[in-house]
Amino acid sequence: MAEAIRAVEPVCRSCGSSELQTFLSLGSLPLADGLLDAEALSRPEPRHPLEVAVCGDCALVQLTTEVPPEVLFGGDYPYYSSYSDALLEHSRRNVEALVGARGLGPESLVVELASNDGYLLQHYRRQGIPVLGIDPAEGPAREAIRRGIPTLREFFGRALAGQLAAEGRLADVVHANNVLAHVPDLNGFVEGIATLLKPDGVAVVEVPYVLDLIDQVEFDTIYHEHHCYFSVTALVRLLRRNGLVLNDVEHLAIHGGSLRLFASRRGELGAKVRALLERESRLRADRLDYYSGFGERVARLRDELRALLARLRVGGARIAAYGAAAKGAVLTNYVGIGRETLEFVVDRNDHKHGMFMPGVHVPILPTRALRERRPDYVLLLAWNFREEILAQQADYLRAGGRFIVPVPRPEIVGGVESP
Ligand code: DWN
Repeated sequence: MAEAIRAVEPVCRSCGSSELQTFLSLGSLPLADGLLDAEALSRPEPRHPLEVAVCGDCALVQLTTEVPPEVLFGGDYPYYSSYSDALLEHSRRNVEALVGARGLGPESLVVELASNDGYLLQHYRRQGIPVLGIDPAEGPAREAIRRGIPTLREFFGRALAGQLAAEGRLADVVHANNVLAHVPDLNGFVEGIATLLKPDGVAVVEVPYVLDLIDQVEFDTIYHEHHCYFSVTALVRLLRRNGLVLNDVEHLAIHGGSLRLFASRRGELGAKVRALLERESRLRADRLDYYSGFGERVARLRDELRALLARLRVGGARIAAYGAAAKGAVLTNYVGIGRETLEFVVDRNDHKHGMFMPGVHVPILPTRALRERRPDYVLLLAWNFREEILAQQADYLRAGGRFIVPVPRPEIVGGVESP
């Protein structure tokens, strides 16, 4: 896999400008979703540089190198959306609101790009609304089909959109949640959405919000799968270039702070969009100086977490982690937290059990290991689901267990007193 990395042209992947200004390097890290089986542990593991830049012209924050999508989202992609009850509920509420507001029914078509295991489309299907999922990842797509969601196992872009449009399969609603960042050809993808929509159709797109990433020091959401990190400023320009207008936007708490975009081929920039554009302009989020202190804040978090874990180890504490998340791989590798510190990581996703975290090789076990092995502390790698996971682990906490929440700064939750 050593040939997997591709040096990208030093131009912006949205507007093509050569004004890319680098503001962060996380060093060379393994692929965040590249979980290892026992056999792979003895083989050399490829690492790829992770450097982030902002475009001085269109404000898009982006990586400066690229791992091809076939490597990132191939047969063994381990991310399944349905393991979070909070995410399922978030999706169900979104579907309810859209069905009501747009009067969707048996004559409608809803398409989801990166439909994963059918976590969202299942809610339309239950109401008899025709759906089509599109996702290149074999395991999740197979699971969606098992649930009765028609799914094309393909990468979406200009070509596939043209093909669907030629077959008359135009959509009333196109969902694209947490996928825009994963797409190397951004313009082709967004143009494809415009092609796929009926004239009065709407695209509902969720992306992590780069201002929250910076504000809350969510550096561990930066990894090779995520080519871009979006502000409203960059999004408005990207959409407009490809024939879409950002009619409305919601700022949501999910995944550490996300934007839900409502875009169509009609209308104008909504009032909430204009308010966020003004805020970003006031904060100068389209300029390098907004991002330039971020690296120091990330290094400070790393040093504080290292010091905390070292102190706990010296005191004889037993430590495990929760969430074999992609962001967990970034955090453990960047901070340097391996088997000397973590006994194991637990995760609800049984596709990950028996595997090992990339780079640091910590074994992944079912969540019952927390009950059975009773570590003193659990490092919460899936901090974006903090409320959900702490509620699930109420027994562990009641029995004296403690969580270490690493982001936005290391914090101990639970227990009678802090060390
Ligand atoms: O963009 C992406 C996002 C949205 O999801 C990806 N490229 C991949 C993935 O990133 P991640 O792996 O960092 O995502 P999560 O959703 O933060 O991962 C959470 C992990 O924790 C999953 O493996 C599931 C697990 N989990 C659990 O074991 N018990 C999650 C919850 C809520 C739980 O209760």
